[in-house]
Amino acid sequence: MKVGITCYPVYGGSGVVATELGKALAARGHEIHFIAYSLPFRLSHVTENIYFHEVNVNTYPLFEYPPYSLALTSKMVDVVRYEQLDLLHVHYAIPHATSAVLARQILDEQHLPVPVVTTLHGTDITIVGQDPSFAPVVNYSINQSDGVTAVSDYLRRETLDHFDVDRDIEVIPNFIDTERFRRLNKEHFKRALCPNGEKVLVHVSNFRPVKNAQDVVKVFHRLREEDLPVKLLLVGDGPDRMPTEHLARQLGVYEDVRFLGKQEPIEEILSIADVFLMPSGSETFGLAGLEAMACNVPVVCSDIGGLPELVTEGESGFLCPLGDVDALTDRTRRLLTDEDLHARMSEAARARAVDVFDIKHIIPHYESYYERVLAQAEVAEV
Ligand code: GMT
Repeated sequence: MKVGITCYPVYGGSGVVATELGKALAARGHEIHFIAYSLPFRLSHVTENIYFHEVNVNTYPLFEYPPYSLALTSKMVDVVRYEQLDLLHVHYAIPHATSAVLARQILDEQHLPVPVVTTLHGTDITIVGQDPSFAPVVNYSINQSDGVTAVSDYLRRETLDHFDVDRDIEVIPNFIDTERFRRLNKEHFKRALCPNGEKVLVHVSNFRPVKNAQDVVKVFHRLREEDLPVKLLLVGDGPDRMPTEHLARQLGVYEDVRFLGKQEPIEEILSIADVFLMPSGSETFGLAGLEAMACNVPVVCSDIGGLPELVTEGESGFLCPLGDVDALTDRTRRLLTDEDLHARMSEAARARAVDVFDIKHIIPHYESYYERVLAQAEVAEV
């Protein structure tokens, strides 16, 4: 199959999923064309059957807001026509689904039918997509897509509850390459960071307010007040990084907190982690948590959104009421102080990642979904 994939190429879960999907499909012999405004960050190099088409947005004196969505549509039309793509698969509805639907309409006029699959990821439905400035367009683009997938059952339900959707939504969960993401021997790194054998807490996010990164520092502060030997690694960058740094200074724990910024490869950092903290206020799936689980790190997170589909309470991690710093601290303390519990849960976390979310199980699901969408589109054409 020849598939065009569009995503946000910057740091973020939907871009990671789209890129890893494209790479895995290419490894299975499909021809993959990424169409985005820059090279997706997980696509370090293109291979024989992976192509990258950059969307250029020209400025013009009249354009206070250069119309990226239209430039993307034109690029999609161009790539489908000249590369003879079978299907367009877009990740994150705004504006990618809308651009793809418009591209398909233009191509239909030229007798070049190309079905559109839209994967809903998160705030495109739960937050920004519901804003009146976008909602009607998101609704239309979902209904006009030839196939729609959601990364969790929670997201599927949210979409049906908040939009007037007249079609099926296929749940295809996010996935992980458990051969790349596994616990590596990083003892030298651990010793350098924790010379006295301290335990390590890790949080990875894009530091948007929805991630509640400051709660991570609050949990850490409480554990340090109890004299637990522990260090905190904060990975990623974003608008809440500064306030989080301020809080760490204010609470007097800054010395034991390391802000590492955006990092790849993340599995090396996760390999020295004892607990992964994810106190998010909204999370449709929680890919960062899955990456931790694959590296044998139990996850302590909020009991919201799609997180209960990822983390099994008391087995691969703990689910805590939203914003309950006491509960987050308590569950983290239990994991740090009870070695048997920690060993059991870190094994269970890895097992869940391998058994349920391994890339090998999920890629065939996407392939068969593409085939179904293509078959339906052919029937509709006749
Ligand atoms: O929707 C977003 O806020 C952005 C998106 C992203 O690109 O990082 O995150 C969402 O998609 C990820 C990949 O499917 C999920 O793992 C995240 O849980 C989800 N984020 C939210 O729901 C806040």
